[in-house]
Amino acid sequence: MIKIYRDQDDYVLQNFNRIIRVQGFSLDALFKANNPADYLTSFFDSTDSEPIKQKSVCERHPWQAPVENQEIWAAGVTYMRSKSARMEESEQSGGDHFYDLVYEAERPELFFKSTGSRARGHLAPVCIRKDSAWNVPEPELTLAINSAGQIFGYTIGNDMSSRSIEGENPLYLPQAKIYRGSCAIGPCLVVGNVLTPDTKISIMISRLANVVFQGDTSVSQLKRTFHELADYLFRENEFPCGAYLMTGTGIVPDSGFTLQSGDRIQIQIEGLGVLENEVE
Ligand code: DO4
Ligand code: MG
Repeated sequence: MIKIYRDQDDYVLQNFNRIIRVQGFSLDALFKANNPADYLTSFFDSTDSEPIKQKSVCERHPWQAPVENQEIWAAGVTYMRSKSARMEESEQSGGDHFYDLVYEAERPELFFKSTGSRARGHLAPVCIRKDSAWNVPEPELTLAINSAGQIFGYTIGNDMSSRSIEGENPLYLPQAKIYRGSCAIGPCLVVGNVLTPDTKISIMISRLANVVFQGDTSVSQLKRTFHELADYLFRENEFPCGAYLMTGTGIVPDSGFTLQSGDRIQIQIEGLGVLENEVE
């Protein structure tokens, strides 16, 4: 299992206790490689890499999102909790039935979320829209898929969402989902098999010194398989530099909760670390 952290001008790779800063590494090359693990190993074999001694360096560093030219997509209504929360928020507008239908349908809901240059990394601010009164983070296990459509790694995603805009009309989804600071990815990309059905996904939101929301779920609650989601994404589409695919949220706070400026969002997925962002 190798973790890839993106810094301002270069990358840091971690293979358990071995941490190296490398030059000449590129995520585009990794996502295009036939064997991403071989591409990574070559950097550990190189004499040009600079060893880093303190392991803690990886935890509190403001890493960039581990994205170059990968598009970031997202799946929706893949957990029962997402379906029920969305049906509740769109009941008045009459849009609730569509969430019921898509949860059961063979074709999943997939939508474009962000380009790499817009995605925020670990410890960077995320945003809520000024024209939205009801806002939540969505903690999502995120797949790294190479240009051949193979899933080879995982990271943590935050699919920041406006519930008031989506609830008003499901056709407003792009405005509820795609805006400045609406997507965070990180802290690193993990290459290798680190997940099991029991893998826990959890979120904690703090306001000043208080925890104002906490929740968790597990990968086993995802209704669809990773391969099914990746297959649909690559159906009749091409991703020359690969793609990230957020797999949907299984945690939605109760309807009385909305994010505020200054809130600290920490999303943890076992084996992948903690992605932390403050609301601007
Ligand atoms: O249907 C709208 C979006 C759903 C979503 O983002 C999710 O379930 O995570
Ligand atoms: Mg989502």
